[in-house]
Amino acid sequence: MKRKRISVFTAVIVTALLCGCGQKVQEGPAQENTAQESTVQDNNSQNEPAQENNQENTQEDTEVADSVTGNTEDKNSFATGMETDDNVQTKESEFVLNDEIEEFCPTVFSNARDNVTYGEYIHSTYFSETCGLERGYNILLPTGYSEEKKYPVLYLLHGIFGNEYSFSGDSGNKIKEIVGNMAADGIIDETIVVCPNMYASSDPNQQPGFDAESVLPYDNFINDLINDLMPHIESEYSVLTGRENTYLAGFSMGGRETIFITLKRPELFGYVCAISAAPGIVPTADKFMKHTGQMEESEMKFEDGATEPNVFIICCGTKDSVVGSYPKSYHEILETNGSDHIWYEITGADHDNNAIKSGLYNLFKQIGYDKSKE
Ligand code: FER
Repeated sequence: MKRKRISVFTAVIVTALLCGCGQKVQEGPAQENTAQESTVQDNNSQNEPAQENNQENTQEDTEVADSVTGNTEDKNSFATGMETDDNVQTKESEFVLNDEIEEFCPTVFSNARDNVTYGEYIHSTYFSETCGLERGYNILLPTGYSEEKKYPVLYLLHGIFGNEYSFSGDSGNKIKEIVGNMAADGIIDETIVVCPNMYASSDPNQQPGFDAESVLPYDNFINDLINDLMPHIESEYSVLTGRENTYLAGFSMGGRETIFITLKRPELFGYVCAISAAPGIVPTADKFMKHTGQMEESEMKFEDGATEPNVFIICCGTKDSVVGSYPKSYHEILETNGSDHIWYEITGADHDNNAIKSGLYNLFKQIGYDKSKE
């Protein structure tokens, strides 16, 4: 990875945020941030209004979760991030394209603009040999999607109890706006976002839950993704292939699988971001369940000689009430094991869309920065 680990955000004061100057502390050589800078003036420094959580899957997911846990608590927060007050920033200044992590996605990118047309989600299916089933996904195609062009692809993995509607059904995550605005500003190329159903079970009636057996289909998604979904997307859509054009990100359970898949198949994904990753990669027990672990701590690393991602971000809110310090522990294990990555925290963010917006924004910013050097 070009960027050496590790960025640590110590208490970033609000005024630093207001200057749009998140601080990235790195081991390794300092980065040159001045070359090829592009700037975007903030013409919208209003507070971002609290979003309505337009979750199409609310009822369905809640019922699914309840039938498993007997719990009446709404489980959508697991799948897509909690609905939160987005008023974390009050003012922003100029955007500068450099390789610094910023804790919060600037509203200039997360707010819808009148002069930008955003992509739309389309639902479709593919046959999964892994599961022996036809399985659904949502795909966010850029506006004006054309077979004459080829697009990079982000595979975006939802949290536990989610499905392919978890991101598309939640307008609060601002994915459409972030990817659309950053492309409109020329920071990134127009990008396709694929939102699969990460529960790769061969039993269509199996339901997720907080026990070892119910979690296994999530760990099986690596096979479905690589052997079934990616070939389907690459044959059905006009996409750029290869690791430089193939990105992976996930939230919570999706963050855990993002890390797992990245460590297992690092040659496939050039740009990776695990947001608020759930426990269970390595053995542990939390308030939800005992995890046998997908691997031992000593195995949680890139293999010697592996082609590693150009950028591998791990991040989490400092107030995450669901996964707590597990993401930080992943950072620490990877650091101990000598596997490069970027680690940062989002001050005040819970298990929520502030973390999701931040992670996706920083992933695209890193991609844009790399592309600007080509
Ligand atoms: C756990 C804690 C959190 C766990 C999963 C999660 C399977 C996932 C949370 C989410 O996806 O939001 O112990 O075990």
